[in-house]
Amino acid sequence: MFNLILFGPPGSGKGTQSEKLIAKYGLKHLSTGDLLRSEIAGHTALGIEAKKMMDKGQLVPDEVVIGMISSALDANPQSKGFLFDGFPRTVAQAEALDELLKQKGTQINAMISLLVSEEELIKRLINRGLTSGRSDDINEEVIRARIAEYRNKTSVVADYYKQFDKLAAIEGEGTIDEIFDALQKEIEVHMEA
Ligand code: B4P
Repeated sequence: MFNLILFGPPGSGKGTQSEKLIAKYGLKHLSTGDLLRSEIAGHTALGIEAKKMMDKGQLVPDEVVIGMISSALDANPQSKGFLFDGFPRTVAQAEALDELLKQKGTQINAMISLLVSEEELIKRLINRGLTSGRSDDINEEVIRARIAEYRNKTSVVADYYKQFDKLAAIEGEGTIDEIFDALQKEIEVHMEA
């Protein structure tokens, strides 16, 4: 199996690049943002609670997202590997993911972090808010709160993988194809390792 984490702040291109990566490598895409939005669309109890946090730009509680990832891993026993997008976002989530994968006899092969300036993130998310209908993209204050959550709780997750020599970082500004090329080069290094 090949298991990859695509990492970066909100708006860094994780969702955008994930679509291209799953098409190329046949990995199963697990996006906690997408899973949460589908709970919201289904008006489930989990979705109603999650929406309150997401609309404020805050992270949803660890046990909620860990539970969703655990179910998704169980539901895809034949997968040749997973692409984790937007997960893990805290060290507790990273530790839980390691344990879940260990139980399945596998592990994370690499985390690739997309580097994008704060100014560019805000520009992209405001732009997406014009067409996406996503309530967390419309208000600049909420976007800034999401970036602050990333700085305070999520950026340390990169150090967690760095200690195991699994972290790589690439430039996340440029055209979508340029970034996709850089990602493929990095992935191929880790696939051969
Ligand atoms: P996510 O759905 O993960 O959303 P995101 O981080 O905002 O988006 P992403 O980074 O994938 O967007 P992309 O750059 O592709 O999270 C939403 C919320 O869910 C969180 O705030 C949190 O509340 C909750 N949540 C999710 N996972 C959680 C977890 N594990 N724990 C707790 N809470 C969790 O796209 C951005 C825009 O940039 C797009 O319009 C795109 O077209 C554009 N773009 C992309 N690449 C570009 C490029 N190279 N140049 C120009 N524009 C580009």
